[in-house]
Amino acid sequence: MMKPDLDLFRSGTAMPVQSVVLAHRNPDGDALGSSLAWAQYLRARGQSVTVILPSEFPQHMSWMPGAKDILIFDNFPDEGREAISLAEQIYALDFNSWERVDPLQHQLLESSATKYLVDHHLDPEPYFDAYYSDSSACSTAELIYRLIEDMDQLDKMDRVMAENLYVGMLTDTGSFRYTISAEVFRVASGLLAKGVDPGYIQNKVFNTQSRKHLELLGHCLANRMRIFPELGTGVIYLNLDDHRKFKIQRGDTEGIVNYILSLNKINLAALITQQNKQYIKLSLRSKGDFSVQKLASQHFNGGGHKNASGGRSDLSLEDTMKKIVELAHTHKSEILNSF
Ligand SMILES: [Mn+2]
Repeated sequence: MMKPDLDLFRSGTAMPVQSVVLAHRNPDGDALGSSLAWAQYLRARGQSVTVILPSEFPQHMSWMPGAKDILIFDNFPDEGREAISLAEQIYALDFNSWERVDPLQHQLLESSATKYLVDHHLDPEPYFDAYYSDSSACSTAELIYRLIEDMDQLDKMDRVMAENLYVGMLTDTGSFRYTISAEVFRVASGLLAKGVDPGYIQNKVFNTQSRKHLELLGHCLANRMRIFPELGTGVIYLNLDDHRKFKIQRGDTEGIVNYILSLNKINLAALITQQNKQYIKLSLRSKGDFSVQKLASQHFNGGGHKNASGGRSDLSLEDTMKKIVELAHTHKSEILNSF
């Protein structure tokens, strides 16, 4: 863990100022859960807080406490700009580079507000005044809990905040399957002690999918999956027609890539989706030592974590597929021996 700027967080959060809490574009459960909980914490400390997300969150997350008050910048850019220009403090959560909050980055860089980062991605950008950053944490939600604990403020955490943080931990660990540690269970246990009902949250997050979602998953596994056993690699692709036919929206393909890794001896998985004519999005996953973070940052303008990263490709769907297979050839022995 980078040495945290605890004193700056301690003094900053004690000021009754206007602040903005901001998470990344295409927000997931962790982006939502950590920013909602942190905003609730700051309000409990007397701050006036606006939560801004650059783009819409998945519909099935709208039950989360506080979600309805989030300002979606894509839909309300003027209100978003206004909130940022009035903010004396800006808290950036669950992202490490201003690019992830496109198109707000210029205004953010120019803002004179004090900028705080709480995040668990590798290599945070040096544009923040205070850091609470640890890439060994399973989620930003875990870090928010630890930060509040480090400031001796856990008594300010109520059940609602704990529920939001639990969603972040649950989703970023794939239901406590990936990137878990003793620390993860210690923090989760602390959240349960605050009144979180894990069965209730599990049902709300995972058992509220639509029929379309299951049919899309079936289509991916039956018709769009290519497995290369000799490379320890599997790929699922979705083309423009698939996007049209299944009316795929943000969040609909979440989790699909992980099914590939459930195969024996497959250690590298990719989901390639063509949402529009401009470019192709990739989700990369790995088991064990092989780093998809390196693969994503070196070849697909992306990044993330060692075992879970994202990126994009300007090639065609077919050529992107070829590129992944070529890369798998290049790294064949690392992939096969990764786990
Ligand atoms: Mn996260």
